[in-house]
Amino acid sequence: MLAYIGLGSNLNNPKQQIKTAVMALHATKDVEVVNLSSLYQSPPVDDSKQPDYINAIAQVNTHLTPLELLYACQAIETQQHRVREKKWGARTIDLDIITYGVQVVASKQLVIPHPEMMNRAFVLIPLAELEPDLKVPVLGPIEDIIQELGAYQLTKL
Ligand code: A4P
Ligand code: MG
Repeated sequence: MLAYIGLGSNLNNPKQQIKTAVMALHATKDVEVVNLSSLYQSPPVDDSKQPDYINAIAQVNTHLTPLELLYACQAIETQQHRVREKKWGARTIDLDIITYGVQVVASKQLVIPHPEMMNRAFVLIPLAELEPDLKVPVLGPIEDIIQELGAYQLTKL
């Protein structure tokens, strides 16, 4: 199954945090990172007084189920000493499953496609960089979703 993982960091050398997480993903059994977008920098979405974020999207080929993939992502977050403080607070690393093939998941633990993806340039732009013709389950063609985005601040590094 082809899945897309969103990576984000705004603490403790964010670029290195993303590289470390990508290597950890690739080292995970039954997960192969097949492509990685450029890195992008943007201010925090809620305008809080946090450092800017660095984000990227990894395309992975996986035999894990969506829930197994979530657990793998959470294990990597834990390895990189992420401390869950407040929702949307600053973090060393955040790994979110953006899409998982054409599958739709809506459970307490896991929602796919990621419920905020349509509002986030730092997810949509790197995703379109990797797969400009992507059709996102429920939401439609990625180019149409990007059309609907309001103004945004995002710098490709
Ligand atoms: N969960 C449900 N669906 C998913 C999914 N598709 N992928 C659940 C991953 N997790 C999913 O996440 C909380 C719970 O979401 C998990 O236990 C899982 O079961 P979390 O990572 O523990 O908590 P969080 O980070 O506070 O929430 P979340 O939703 O990951 O935060 P966001 O929405 O990613 O916001 N600004 C910029 N510019 N760039 C960023 O990357 N990130 C955030 C974090 C805020 N502002 C940002 C950025
Ligand atoms: Mg998360």
